[in-house]
Amino acid sequence: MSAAGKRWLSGLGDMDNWFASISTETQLSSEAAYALHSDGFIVLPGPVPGASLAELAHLYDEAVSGAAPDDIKMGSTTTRVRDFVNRDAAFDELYLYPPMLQACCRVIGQPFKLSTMHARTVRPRTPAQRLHADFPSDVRGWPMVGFILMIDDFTPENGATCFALGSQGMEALPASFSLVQACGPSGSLIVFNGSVWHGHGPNLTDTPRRSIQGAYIRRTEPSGETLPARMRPETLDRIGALARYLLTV
Ligand SMILES: O=C(O)CCC(=O)C(=O)O
Repeated sequence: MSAAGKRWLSGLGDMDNWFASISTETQLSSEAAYALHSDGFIVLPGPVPGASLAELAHLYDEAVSGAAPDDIKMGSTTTRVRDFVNRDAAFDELYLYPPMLQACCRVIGQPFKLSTMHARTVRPRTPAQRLHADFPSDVRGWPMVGFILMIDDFTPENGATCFALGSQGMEALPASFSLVQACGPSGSLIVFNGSVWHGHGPNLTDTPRRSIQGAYIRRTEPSGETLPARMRPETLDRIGALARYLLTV
């Protein structure tokens, strides 16, 4: 076999090794895994220690205010800033959080990659978002896991994300369902099945509700924000092997 062929095969081995080794780790408790399976979402303590949250919020504001116009999307209720994989190095650890990667193994069930990571601010005095599923399920199962890191506390008043309990995989919402708001203190992390129906609640306050959001998908799907093409050389130099595995295919 050619050297290139051997390299390709050994690269494939590395991929399977990452999936296999993440699958055997145990930082995601069985209770959390069960709740994700039955409810479609969970709220975990996030990867950032409490003492670093004010600094993270400051870096968020700096990144958002310094973003190029091309990276900013103003929706009807939220402002989204993409490319959080290439901003301050403090954001690099967010998509490597072991319990979240273990949730991906369980939900997606096959090798996966990061598809998007962006800031999303629900602007003050905005109505609730329409409930939607990000990625419908298919014959091969669940294609996506999403996450929302709370930069601010998520409260019933400021637009905390609402989930239709257990609605993952439904083609449409039934006439009656339980809508649950995922509230938590700053630093909490929502992990959800991308096929669950959800949307942010109304922001009734005068303050923006900030978050960092992302999605993991099957490695065989095209990346939502064309991450492999966007990766800057200086980012690739500072991140480790697992991050490169998640970002560059
Ligand atoms: O920001 C949120 O709480 C949810 C946002 C969301 O689901 C979306 O925009 O697709």
